[in-house]
Amino acid sequence: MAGEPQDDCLFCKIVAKEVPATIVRETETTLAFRDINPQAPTHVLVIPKAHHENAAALAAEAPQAAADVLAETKAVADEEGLDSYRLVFNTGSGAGQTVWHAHAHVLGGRGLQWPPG
Ligand code: IU
Repeated sequence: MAGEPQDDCLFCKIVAKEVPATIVRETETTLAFRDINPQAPTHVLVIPKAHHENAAALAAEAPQAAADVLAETKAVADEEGLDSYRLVFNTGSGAGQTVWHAHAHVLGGRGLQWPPG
């Protein structure tokens, strides 16, 4: 059911502190931790604690949690001292989504090209 922890979800396990992660921020509804395979000097993932498959599902099923995630991306950027940064929500396998728990990538600390690959 939407929002419920999933046994086979890595990010649900990180939320439950069953799998370690370098956590940079935590709120009642969100968690922010460093990506294990960083693509920029700052690469932090911001996730809702509740399980939603991706950004589209999060927006439809839990709009307040989606707003909380977005607010936390700014808090992360501020803490990391980023003036410019990129937010990425890979949504669907064709866009590169590999973990099926909604997450925002906060990328910064270097120049970023456009368009992305
Ligand atoms: P994607 O948008 O679903 O492709 O992003 C998943 C991210 O999760 C990706 O950048 C991975 O490096 C990251 N990640 C992680 O931080 N820790 C893990 O144990 C695993 C993936 I598996």
